[in-house]
Amino acid sequence: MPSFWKHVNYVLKESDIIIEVLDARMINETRHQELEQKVQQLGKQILYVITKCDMVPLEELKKKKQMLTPSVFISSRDHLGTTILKKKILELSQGNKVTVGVVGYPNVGKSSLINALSGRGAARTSAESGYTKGMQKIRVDSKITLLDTPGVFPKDEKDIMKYGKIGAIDYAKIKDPELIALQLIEEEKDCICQYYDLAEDDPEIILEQIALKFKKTGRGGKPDLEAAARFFLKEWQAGKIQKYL
Ligand SMILES: Nc1nc2c(ncn2[C@@H]2O[C@H](COP(=O)(O)OP(=O)(O)OP(=O)(O)O)[C@@H](O)[C@H]2O)c(=O)[nH]1
Ligand SMILES: [Mg+2]
Repeated sequence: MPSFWKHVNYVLKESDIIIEVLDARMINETRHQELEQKVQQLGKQILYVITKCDMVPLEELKKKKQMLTPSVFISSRDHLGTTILKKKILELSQGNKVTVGVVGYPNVGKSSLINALSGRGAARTSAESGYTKGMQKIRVDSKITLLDTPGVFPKDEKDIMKYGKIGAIDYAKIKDPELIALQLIEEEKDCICQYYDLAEDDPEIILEQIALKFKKTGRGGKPDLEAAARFFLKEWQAGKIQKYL
């Protein structure tokens, strides 16, 4: 991870504008304090790009519009908002040639954003976090050059619960999936129960029900809570369990 920060620090220095990529479903959780502080210290212009908007209803997005400035909403999956984003970048650069660094937590959608903007699969993407390992330069047009970076964790933060929730640590790599799953179930009970068609209140019982429903069982048909937790986290991180449906 330290070498990842080396790439990010280089990109922060070399860029004129820094795009901080945020997940529309979890805007607050994906705001990266350390990156934002560094951008401020360097006196660079920040641009918040809220991505994965295809997963959030329009009314929810409108409510958040005033929260961050300057900000642009996009969906890399559906190629929505990319023209507005290019316009915004050029507005900030006053029409000049500009280098734009793209930073954020692991797996927020940085490389996908770059591909959507450049209109080709120049930056490699994956559902697995920690996929981009180095810096990559991608020319969008004669004026805009983007720099992709690996996702980084703040040095003073170790919020494993949050990392599981936002997908910054892959479901397969989470050390204590049961604990994270139970906390997440407690926090997002309504949408989880709705998704799995359950009418329970206790997170442990909900996890047990998920285990039984999806045959995550051990000897004698007993629920295997660890297997159920990993299964649930996989679905959560894949964006199947949607908060706003
Ligand atoms: N639904 C939806 N999924 C998206 C969108 N953008 C990215 N994703 C998904 O989010 C996951 C991570 O995307 P990446 O672009 O690889 O994320 P990254 O920030 O570059 O990740 P690292 O390089 O690992 O830090 C992939 O499974 C993408 O398909 C989007 O606009 N909508
Ligand atoms: Mg990437």
